[in-house]
Amino acid sequence: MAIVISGKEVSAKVRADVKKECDELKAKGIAPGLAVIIVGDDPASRVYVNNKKKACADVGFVSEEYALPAETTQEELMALIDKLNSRPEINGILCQLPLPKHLDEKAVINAISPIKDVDAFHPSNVGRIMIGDYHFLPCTPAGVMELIHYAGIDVSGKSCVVIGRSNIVGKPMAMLLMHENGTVTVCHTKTKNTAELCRSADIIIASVGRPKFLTADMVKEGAVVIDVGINRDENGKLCGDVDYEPVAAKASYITPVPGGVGPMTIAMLMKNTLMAAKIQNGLA
Ligand code: BQF
Repeated sequence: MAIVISGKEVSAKVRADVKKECDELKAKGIAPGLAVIIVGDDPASRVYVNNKKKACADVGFVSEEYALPAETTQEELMALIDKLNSRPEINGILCQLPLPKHLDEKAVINAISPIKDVDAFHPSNVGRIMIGDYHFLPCTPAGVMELIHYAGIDVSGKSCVVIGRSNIVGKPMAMLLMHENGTVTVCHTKTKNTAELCRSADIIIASVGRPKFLTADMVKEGAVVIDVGINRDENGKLCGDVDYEPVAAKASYITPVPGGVGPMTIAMLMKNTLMAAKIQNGLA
């Protein structure tokens, strides 16, 4: 039976560390600030933005929300980002994705100053991650690594399978595992033998977006299973990509949904915002 790695618990520790450092910055007259932009009224995005604002208040950051109507034009959005880029008291800027279809996500990501890009989506930060010379890590993969470290799992020499190849999770996840000397395979929709590749893996990171995608027959006895999925099941209940009970019976470690990777994503955003404030004030 697997040991459950609690993201709730680990994220609370990360946030407590951030809060302590934030208090130290405040004593120096520096109040870290995060601007959060949300366009339109996607209910999931609204929940995520609220989680981020709550976390800011919790660690002592100033947060500003910019809730723009769905009809916002590209020019209006770019003008807001320009203004936030130029304000020294704003250390981090994030634009909640996905954006309404008429808006150009790539242009928005490119417009955010790399030094304020606390999601680490800007090409300059992506490039830095690739060569291992970075200030910010993308929040979800960084949160996964934090859970792995907390559980005392050594990635070096392990065979790792990442399911999913998004720019936000799968690709950077593979990179971080490689930085720690994992042997990494990335599976995606065109992969012919995902089940077989998973069965030989010591560590599986599921970021598929499909409930119960990873079933027990795909998991080796004693494997580490990290569930990045945030889905709703047929009853509208939050669930991950892993068929939890049967997989937990075989795995050595597993992360739950909710309360696994999700809260870590938020905690790592706080960590990045703190780092941004330190860099912009010449303290890192
Ligand atoms: C939990 C996200 C898909 C697409 C865009 C805690 C969050 C989720 C779950 C959360 C996510 C997912 C976020 C739990 C932020 C993670 O208790 O299990 C927190 O707020 N997340 C996002 O900002 O954009 C997404 C998933």
